[in-house]
Amino acid sequence: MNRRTGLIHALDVTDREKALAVAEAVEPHVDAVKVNYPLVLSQGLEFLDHVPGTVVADLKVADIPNTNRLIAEQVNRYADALIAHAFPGRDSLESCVEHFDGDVYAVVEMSHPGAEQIFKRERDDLIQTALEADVDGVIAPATRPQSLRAIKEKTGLDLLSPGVGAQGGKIRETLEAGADYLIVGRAIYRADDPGAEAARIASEISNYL
Ligand code: BMP
Repeated sequence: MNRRTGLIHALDVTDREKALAVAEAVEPHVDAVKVNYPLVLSQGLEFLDHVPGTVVADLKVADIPNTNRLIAEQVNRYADALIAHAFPGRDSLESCVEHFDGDVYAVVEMSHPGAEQIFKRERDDLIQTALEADVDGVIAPATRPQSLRAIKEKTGLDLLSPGVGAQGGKIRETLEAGADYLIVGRAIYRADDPGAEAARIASEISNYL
């Protein structure tokens, strides 16, 4: 992905008109729009043809290699990047890398409190799996800057970091800990003026990149 603003909008909106309006409004201020199950399940994969700019399909692909291949082949036509889980193992993740035409990003630690239970403990193995599968970057938590720092050090890869805003992560702290892109959802699509809020966040990011 080409970094221009360092901001990725998580368009977790299920209403078609609202999703279209927000996607259009944020487009000048973001490097990509990340779509997840709420949007894809409510509007269908075909909807992604209406999202301007770079589209990251956050399907957190997490299956056996053959099923991962089938999923990657379906998404190829609609998205520029794909997010997969590292925990199913190297062969599963490699299948995404092999069969998806764009960038593949692996989740190595999640941002919510429950990630303390398993992700934090298993993080080093997940990082190793991501490196062996030769992914293009990793998903790491803005809610835990210390983890971010460790993940950046161990991978040297692009860090895409969710958790700023609604989950409590801070822009400056997250960037100083090593994030290359901030993934921001609710703070933007719930704002009165999503375009203006995306512009404001992008401008703040530009102070620290
Ligand atoms: P929000 O800024 O509204 O919290 O949205 C964050 C987005 O990033 C959501 O789409 C969520 O599914 C995703 N995400 C996350 O919050 N934490 C992770 O560890 C991985 C994610 O993909």
